[in-house]
Amino acid sequence: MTEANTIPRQVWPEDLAARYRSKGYWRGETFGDVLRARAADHPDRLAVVDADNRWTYADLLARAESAAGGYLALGLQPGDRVIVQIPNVAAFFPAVFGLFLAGLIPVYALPAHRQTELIHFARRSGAKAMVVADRHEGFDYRPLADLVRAEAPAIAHVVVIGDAGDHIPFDSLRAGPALPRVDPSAVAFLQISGGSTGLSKLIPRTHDDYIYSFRESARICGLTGDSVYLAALPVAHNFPMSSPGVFGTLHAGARVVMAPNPAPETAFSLIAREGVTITGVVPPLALLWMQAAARTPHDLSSLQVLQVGGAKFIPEAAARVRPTLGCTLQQVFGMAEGLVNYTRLDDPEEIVTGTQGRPISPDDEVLILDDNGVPVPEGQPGHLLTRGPYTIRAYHNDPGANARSFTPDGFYRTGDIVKRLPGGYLVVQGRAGDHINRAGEKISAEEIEDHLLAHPAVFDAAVVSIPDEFLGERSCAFVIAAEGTSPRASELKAFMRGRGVADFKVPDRIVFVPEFQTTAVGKVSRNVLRADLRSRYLKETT
Ligand code: OOB
Repeated sequence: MTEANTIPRQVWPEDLAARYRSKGYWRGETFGDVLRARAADHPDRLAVVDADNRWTYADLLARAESAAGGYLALGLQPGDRVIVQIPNVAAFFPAVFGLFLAGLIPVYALPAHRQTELIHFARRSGAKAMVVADRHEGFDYRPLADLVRAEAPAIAHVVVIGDAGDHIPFDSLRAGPALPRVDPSAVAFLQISGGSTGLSKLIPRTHDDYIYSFRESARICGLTGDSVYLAALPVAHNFPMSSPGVFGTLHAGARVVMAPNPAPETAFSLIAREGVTITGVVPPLALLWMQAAARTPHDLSSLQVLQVGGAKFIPEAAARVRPTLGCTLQQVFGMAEGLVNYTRLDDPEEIVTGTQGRPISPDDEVLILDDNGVPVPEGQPGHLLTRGPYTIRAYHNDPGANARSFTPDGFYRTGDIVKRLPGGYLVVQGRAGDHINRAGEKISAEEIEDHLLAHPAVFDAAVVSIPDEFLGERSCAFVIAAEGTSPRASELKAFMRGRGVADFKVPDRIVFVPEFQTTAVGKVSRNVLRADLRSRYLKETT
């Protein structure tokens, strides 16, 4: 690990960087420039709407500038990292654009993250401050911030949106002296990776690369100034953030509507009230929405595009989107590390329902390799590797993960098994790594095993994904109890919750076994063990 106080960097080889610039992908624009330009173009147009606020582009810029000045007045310096844990409320935007304008680097935590994850992000990033909501959907984020600060004392300030209690009220931040010049090739923020091994990694994205990805996404998704995007998924996720998500929407000068949760009742009433034209969901939500659409009193006719991504959407379900919701389906296969694929809005039905789309950029390089690193023939499944103008070349502060996840010539090993069809369309077949994709939330098997092993009654544990009709996959932990103990599943689940991890990581099932049979033949890799346990489980239950 490098020093935690190192400012994150992301560097492409000079020849590729020059190419990305000369092709007009990287335009030397920062997030702050984008907001200033839109506020100049359409000051009075509505930019962001939530339950309590309706802000124009001019309002948004003014609020972001106040926040930027206020952050710097606290003593934060350009390049400092700031953990942002803000649910889907309008204030997310002044909070993060304020950071961008001040040259500060948001580290995006999900609303579901708890102290174990947040402390890891704080230490790994060297964060100096946190910006959080007061409460959302029944959860109080202020005591959580206190817990994190107690364990990560470099965090000197906690700024709270809403009722700040003992902390700094976000609304008290005021513009001060001139804001710094921000380098467009610098890291703009750190995103959290779902992670296949161990703890989440931090993904450094630059202004240049990220703005390219959402500007082009907005074009591919047909956004215009009249579009209305509903942020149904938590905006800290890369998908609703930038594919084209909230930032693509603002880049297009269009309107973002923030849904406090993605339940059909909430989302449908917002679609009807605000005339939403496009939104993005994960497959289990798409299933729920399709079911609920049959009985809803709300008028969904404004909705033109439903994007589905984050996990595999099966063709049978994909084919039901238009008949039930009356809109065009767009499949989205992306990753926070970069590469995003879309089916195009005018693609034929069999492409839209049967593939996960093709890359954004003509300069997205895609390799599909067999286990020996040799390219497979078109149409055959293999490991997907990629590099390009918006795919990272390294994680922040994590040499071990970098050695595993990137080839010497800079390709990112996605861990996905895909096949490529003519035209460059990809079909996701599965995954090589050991994570569980639970309704789009990625869970590292190793991370959960480590938590379970911390319980005194657990001798060994192996966590695998098992198929689930609704969630796609869910997690199942196989546990060998320590000698002389007989823990209950509920006790282990409560133990995990007590360790302060996101609820989606608590195993859905816990199965106690006397031994792991493959271990009898000597030391086997965890991957082999997990695969073995999974196939035994599937044999026994089907
Ligand atoms: C998105 O990003 P992450 O970083 O949460 O997860 C990336 C992984 C991919 O490597 C793949 O394993 C899986 O999620 N995935 C899909 C998929 N979309 C993502 N697997 C099958 N079908 C799909 N359509 O999940 C993400 C980021 C940007 C846009 C959309 C999704």
